[in-house]
Amino acid sequence: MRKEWWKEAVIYQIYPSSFLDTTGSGSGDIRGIINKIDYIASLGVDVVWISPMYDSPWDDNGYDIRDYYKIAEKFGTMEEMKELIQALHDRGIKLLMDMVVNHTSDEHEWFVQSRSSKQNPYRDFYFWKESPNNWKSFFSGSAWELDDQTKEYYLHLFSKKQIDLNWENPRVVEEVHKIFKYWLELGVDGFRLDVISLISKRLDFPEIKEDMSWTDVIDNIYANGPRVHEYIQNLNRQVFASYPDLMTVGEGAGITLDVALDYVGEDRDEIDMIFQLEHMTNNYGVEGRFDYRKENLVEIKALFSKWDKIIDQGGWLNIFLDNHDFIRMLSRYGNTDEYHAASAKLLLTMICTLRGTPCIYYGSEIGMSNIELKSLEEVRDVESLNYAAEASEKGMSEEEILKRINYNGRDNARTPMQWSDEVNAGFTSGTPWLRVNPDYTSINVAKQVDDEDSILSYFKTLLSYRKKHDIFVYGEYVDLLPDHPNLFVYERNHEEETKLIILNMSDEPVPYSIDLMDYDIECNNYPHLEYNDGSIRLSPWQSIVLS
Ligand code: ISL
Repeated sequence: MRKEWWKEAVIYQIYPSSFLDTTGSGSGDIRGIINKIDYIASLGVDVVWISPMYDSPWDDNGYDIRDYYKIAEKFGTMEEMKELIQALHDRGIKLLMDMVVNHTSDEHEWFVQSRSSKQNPYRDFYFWKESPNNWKSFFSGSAWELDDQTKEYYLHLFSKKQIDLNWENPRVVEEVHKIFKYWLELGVDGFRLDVISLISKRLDFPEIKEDMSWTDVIDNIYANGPRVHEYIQNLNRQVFASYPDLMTVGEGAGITLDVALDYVGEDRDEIDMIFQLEHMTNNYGVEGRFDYRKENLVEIKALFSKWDKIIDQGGWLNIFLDNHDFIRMLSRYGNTDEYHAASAKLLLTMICTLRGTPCIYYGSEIGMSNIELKSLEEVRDVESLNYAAEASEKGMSEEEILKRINYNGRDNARTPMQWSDEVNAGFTSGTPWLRVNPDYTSINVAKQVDDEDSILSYFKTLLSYRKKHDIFVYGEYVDLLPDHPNLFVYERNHEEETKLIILNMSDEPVPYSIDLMDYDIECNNYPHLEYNDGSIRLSPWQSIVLS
């Protein structure tokens, strides 16, 4: 297996609106990230991925870009952006920019021109049809919107203000390449490519069939289009190849296992790794994110083992359990009550010992969890707001709608970083754009930073431990107990070395037969490990690494 720095790195994702506000606006800013650069460096991470901070009307929290060459005023200035890049580099930390080139904002100059007339030179920067087909948006409703000016419909797989770019048009490709080059010249170290799997459209716009689940639609109609690999290989050869040592990460909506290596195979000349989403959407019901589905550990373990196989075949993956599009991992997989700290430490151990590049979402290092929104007025995410409107029209009660948004809505994982027990968790002196989780009085950086038993201290120790052992990067991964309902037990094997990771992902103590005399305990989220004659007894949410 080829050794690469981006396989060995650990990524920390920052949602810039929610990290630190230094102006009292209620929204985070670049100055805030700069002010916390030593905190970020203290974690021991190698790369910071920041969600979009480009000029945007903020319909989808910045994933609707109006000007790729401008920093949104709410975040600060281009000068401050350059200062942030330098501050990260001064500490040996790389910057992974989030780049959204499947679509632009409807307020982008290209679309303003395109919609103005059918003859406008920018008309075919986007997709226009005289009549819509039955494609649905990720964010409820039709994926086609009638535009009054020219009485034609335009395609938007996401919100009505996020208009899909027509990559068939060589001028679009040329302009997109220019954008990447601009940011690379500014010194960014790589890109997280938003929904890169969707950029090639099937030009016959096949109808969605009655029997197709939402996942089928994404996997087989929206994603992995006929020219997607040509576009990405072109981008790689004409742009990325001129900048050695980049990290390129594809966000993999719709990338299924059978096509994954086409994106990340060693000799594909495309992208380094993907965020595959199958374990993330595993709690979606048939109708999608706001439809309930009870998941279990056996399913989750099977998904990790299933996807790990592409690494055996030369591909690469990110390992993550949450981000800005999904609910907090502690609420989803852990126990936020009696075993809050133990389960937070266990989940961090899981991310840092499975095979792939770990990605830690801001706040996971201190055990942040979902917020319970009290009313629809508190909802900010366009995906949830559109869902609420559609569900209400279909007669669903406000109470049930709110329950479903609290079940799996994206605002859950976008609440302000909890720095201290001061007002608004020290995040802002103004009114936070999204309510701070009320548990900030007990869950915050200030309370944990000097506590050697805290989640934060555990995470820093875990990361420095991981860095001392290449086996966690290059070692083979084997699930030893795939069918156990509560234990996740896997080995990492590399040359003559073996690490054994045992995670008790339940509220009950669980025995495990092992002759502990043959092992050293290298990581333990409890101060002890019960052992007697050939068997250990793992406490609830106990995680250990043996060697
Ligand atoms: O929320 C989802 C739909 O159920 C996710 O599947 C998500 O929309 C999808 O993975 C694409 O996400 C990316 O593109 C979106 C943006 O809203 C997300 O924040 C971004 O991560 C459109 O740009």
